[in-house]
Amino acid sequence: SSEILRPGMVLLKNHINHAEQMKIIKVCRDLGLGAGGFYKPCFGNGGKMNLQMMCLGMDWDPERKVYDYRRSVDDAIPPSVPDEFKQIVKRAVTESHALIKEKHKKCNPADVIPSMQPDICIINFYSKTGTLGLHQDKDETEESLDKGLPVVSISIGDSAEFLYGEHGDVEGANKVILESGDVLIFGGKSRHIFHGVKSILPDTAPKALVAEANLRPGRLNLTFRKY
Ligand code: MD3
Ligand code: FE
Repeated sequence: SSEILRPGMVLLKNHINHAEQMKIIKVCRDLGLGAGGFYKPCFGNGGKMNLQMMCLGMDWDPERKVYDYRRSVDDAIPPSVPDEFKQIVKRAVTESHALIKEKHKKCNPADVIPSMQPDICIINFYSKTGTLGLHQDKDETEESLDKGLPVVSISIGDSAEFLYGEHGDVEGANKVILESGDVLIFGGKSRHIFHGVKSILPDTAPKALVAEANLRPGRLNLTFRKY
């Protein structure tokens, strides 16, 4: 059951059906092996552990913490964000607006979560030991951040223990399980929130998905933003 977790933060459970998850996996696979595809970001000791990353639209450099049209690891130009991905994001935000409207009948849901035309998608593939330390996303433009334009996240494959909170301490953070097909939306008053991935839960991906997609253990996460 979908829910509003805090102002501006909505979890849509099982919003992406099996067929659409299959399609997303295929697109990520195709793009991931081409120029600008998956690579393992290396850190002295960073928050990103045991995951592979690739960006669409623009590159995000985890070492310099900046966006760029060309990626600094290998000079590749990131592939553009596919139209079918943009359609899914649009549908998810519309669905979140319906939930918000249901709960707060008099409000304008676009004031809680503004609409967003994504020009960037960051794709992370976590291995079964993958983690991501608590952090804020604040490398987008001042305009994007000031307007509280949402980040829309899609989870596919194994489930994750996802942490979020007002502060950067793990002890004070809230936890929610993100399962395959879930969409998480962070906008408005939640755009600045600390968040991270505590662990990947082994063997939790839908069996049919693993079999049909020949999926290896791990979790695929796509986050859509506007630069
Ligand atoms: C809340 N990814 O790519 S998705 C990231 O599961 C990132 O791969 C995580 O954090 C992952 O930056 C979490 C949920 C998410 C993404 C971006 C956010 C939550 C957010 C930006 C602002 C606030
Ligand atoms: Fe993030």
